[in-house]
Amino acid sequence: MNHQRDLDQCFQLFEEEGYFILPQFFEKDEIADLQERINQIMLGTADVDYDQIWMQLDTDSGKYEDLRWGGNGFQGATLDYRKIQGLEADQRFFDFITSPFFVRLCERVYGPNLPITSFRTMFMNKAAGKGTWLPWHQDRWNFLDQDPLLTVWIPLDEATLENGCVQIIRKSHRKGLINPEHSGGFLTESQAVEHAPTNHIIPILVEPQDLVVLHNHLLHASDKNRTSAPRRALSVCYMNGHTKNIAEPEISYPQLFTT
Ligand SMILES: O=C(O)CCC(=O)C(=O)O
Repeated sequence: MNHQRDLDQCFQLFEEEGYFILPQFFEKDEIADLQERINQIMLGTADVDYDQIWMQLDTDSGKYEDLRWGGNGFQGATLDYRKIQGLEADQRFFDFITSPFFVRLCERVYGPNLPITSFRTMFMNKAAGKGTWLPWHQDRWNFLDQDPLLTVWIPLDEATLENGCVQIIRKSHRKGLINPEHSGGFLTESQAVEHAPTNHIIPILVEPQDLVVLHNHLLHASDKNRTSAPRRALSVCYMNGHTKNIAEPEISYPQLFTT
């Protein structure tokens, strides 16, 4: 990846629009390595401590309410996992997400000399011909004492309308919290109609090697995959390391680096 890139214009977009995209930012090999590694993790052949990672299988129905949230770790060799969290526990993912460019991004957002943790280092998959509609939400969690502000979303496959790309509402990060009562920032159905009208939806159509940087309050959603190939992505939420979980104070978040 190009660590030296000038970030002024990018962060002007981040403030105004709530996101920016750096096309063809990563080297082919870097993304091939993540693609290979995540498939090894799903197939149970990776030398990683599976007790440290959380793996969720997809639904058969495609309905969000049918997802199962219990359990942990490996649940069988399949490429049909929907979500895998805790990927900092894997050295290859850890090395990738702690590279100098991400340190610079965090310094821009959170300031210098600050410890940075990961709220989540997450694989999001719309398995071939499967996937679950992910309703409109802002990436905030009401059990944290301050909101994280920076998420990077890295496509591991081309993302299209047909395979369930992320969709956003530009400038929506400026609205503040739309449903502060919801623990994970999800909108009610009527709020979604009001704040994410069809004619304002922008699909994030990207390719492997592109980088998408999102303000955590930007409204986003994603659809099912109607194609015969997977739509995989890595999503990392970088957080001010002083952030505390006020509901469960014993929980700590993995330290990544200091800006
Ligand atoms: O990858 C997706 O479909 C959505 C991911 C998402 O909501 C996130 O990264 O915050």
